[in-house]
Amino acid sequence: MAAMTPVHWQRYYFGTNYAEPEAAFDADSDNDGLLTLVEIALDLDPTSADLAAHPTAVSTNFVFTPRKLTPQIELIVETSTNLPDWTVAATRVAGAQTWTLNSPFVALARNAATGQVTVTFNDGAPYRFFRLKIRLLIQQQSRIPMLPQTTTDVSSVSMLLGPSLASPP
Ligand SMILES: [Ca+2]
Repeated sequence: MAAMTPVHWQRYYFGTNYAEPEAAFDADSDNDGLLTLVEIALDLDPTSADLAAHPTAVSTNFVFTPRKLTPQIELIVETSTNLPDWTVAATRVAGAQTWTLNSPFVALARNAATGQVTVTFNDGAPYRFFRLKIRLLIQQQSRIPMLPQTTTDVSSVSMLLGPSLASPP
């Protein structure tokens, strides 16, 4: 399967309007509260509001469904017990389907059929908040002709998916 980049998805959804402001990665053309890049990362249509597919808290779990393969998009689940202070719970590097867990308290289950991810943090804290950070890594070609066409990842956009979600105590 061809791995479509965020720009490919942008053109797929917005067609000839892909370069218009409403198609920008940080725009919300369907006014559903999710930016275009977020919708691409979550396998949603950025031109059609779909509130039901937002990441959510289910019991003490954080549940969301990322697109199965997202070249150039890094996914980071962050967690907090007090909202001001956040730590990384799990990461999925760009183009990968597997997750790296950043704490022995983190459990992550992935539904192989649907791609749905369920994150749990089992440390007994009375309150637990989660958020999903979506990071776009754009590759830039070297401008020096003598150098090979290798590329360097440049973090260009970093956005948080809000609001923060609370687990019941
Ligand atoms: Ca949107």
